[in-house]
Amino acid sequence: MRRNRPGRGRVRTAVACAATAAVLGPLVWLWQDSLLPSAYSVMDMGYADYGGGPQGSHGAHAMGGASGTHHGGRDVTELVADTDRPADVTMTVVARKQRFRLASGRAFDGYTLNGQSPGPVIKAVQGQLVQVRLVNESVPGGITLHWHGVDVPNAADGVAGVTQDAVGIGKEFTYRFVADRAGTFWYHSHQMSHEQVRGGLLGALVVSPAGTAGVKDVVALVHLYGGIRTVNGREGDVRVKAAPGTRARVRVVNTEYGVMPAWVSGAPYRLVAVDGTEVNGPAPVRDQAVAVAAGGRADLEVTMPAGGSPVRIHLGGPAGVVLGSTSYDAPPVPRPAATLDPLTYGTRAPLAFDPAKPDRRFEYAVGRRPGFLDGVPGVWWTINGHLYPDVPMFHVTEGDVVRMRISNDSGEAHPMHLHGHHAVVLTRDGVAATGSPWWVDSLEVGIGQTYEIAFVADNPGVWMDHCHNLPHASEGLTAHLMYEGVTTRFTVGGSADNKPE
Ligand SMILES: [Cu+2]
Repeated sequence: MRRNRPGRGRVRTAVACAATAAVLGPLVWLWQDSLLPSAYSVMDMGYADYGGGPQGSHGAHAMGGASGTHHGGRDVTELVADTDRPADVTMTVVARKQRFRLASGRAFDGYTLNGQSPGPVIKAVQGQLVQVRLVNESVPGGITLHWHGVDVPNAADGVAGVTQDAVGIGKEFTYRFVADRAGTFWYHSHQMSHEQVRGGLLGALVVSPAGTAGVKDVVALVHLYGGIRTVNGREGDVRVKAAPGTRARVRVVNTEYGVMPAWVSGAPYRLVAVDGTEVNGPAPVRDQAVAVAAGGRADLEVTMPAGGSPVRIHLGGPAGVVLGSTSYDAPPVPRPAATLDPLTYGTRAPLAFDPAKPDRRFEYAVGRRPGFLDGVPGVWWTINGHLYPDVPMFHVTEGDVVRMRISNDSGEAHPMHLHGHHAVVLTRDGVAATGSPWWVDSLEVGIGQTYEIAFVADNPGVWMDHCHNLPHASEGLTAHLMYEGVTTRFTVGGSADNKPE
């Protein structure tokens, strides 16, 4: 009889149970801790990072903590263009979910703006006030428009849950901003963006400097519809008439989620602008491709050959732009082995600020590790070692000179996009930039690369700073930059079901 002694089997069971609990307990805690509330302010996300600068009055933030710490600031909705100034460019865009046809006749189930995708090219002259009324006729889940690369007032930034509520069916929202920088930009939804942008809720925005007569202006917006590569919505080549001797400026817009090479055959070209900023002293280029970051733009200028032969702009795939007058017979040529390096391209020019004396220094180190994202196990992106939403909130004061070091040890490339600002590249992998000031709003950070960038905090608001491989953003590669004294009344989730990524 062994009445009072537990059997060996029972001991084993008890040990196994304890071991299981020891393993599962923390996992359950991690799982539960990762669950996102049904509504939260991005201002309550993660932890404050002051970058070595003064700490403001916001104090420490904790998800689920009292959100009553944000009183007394300016709300993002107050950060608008001059309300007394009449608009110079006004238009209405109506968004629909519908089946439509590409120029080739191929049908695609997606989204249109004024019945087409890409939406209409919005054109303005530098300095004009642009006013766009967005109407959602039939897009479930709501929409917004973000003006990618335009440093708009924060209220017009179009980020659902940060600067506005998603615009539901039957509702509308009006965006107003001054197009004070000439260049190539684009617009797209920032509600469920990884799905709506893919589905075609996007278009090009071109801001011309006053007085550009004599240059042939060509938009080349590249987008994949269901895996079909298109230029301006066409599967085949876009043909543009350009007489011998004509200067043509081809505005390449990469709306895709990965970097895209662009190259030219039939004539040399110059890379005259990157991300809506002119390059200083761009030299002619032959036998080199330009790498256009996801979300980025590259303006390529060519002078048409005197003999009348055509010029082809290759855009990462079979569809391209062919410039010609009598003949458009310009067969594709393979991608050149060499890629133009913006770090050394063009000639130096002084900056209007001194990045050697920053007021704040931030790290944005992208990594990857196992964990839970909103209760879902996976190997997720990290920012400075933290999983979303426990990521840094970068705090600045208006007027600060900011340096940020972006590194990437995550095993995949990330096109990093800071809203509301342009940043200048200082170094790549420790090598200083020696060419034209290289201003970016969409910076391809390759595997293992480290960039140092700098910008002036001159546009108050709460701004996303995220990966523009939009599925990555929805997988947690999203942080924010916020200004001292600015608050947002909007929440991610909530009654408008805001889902910015
Ligand atoms: Cu990414």
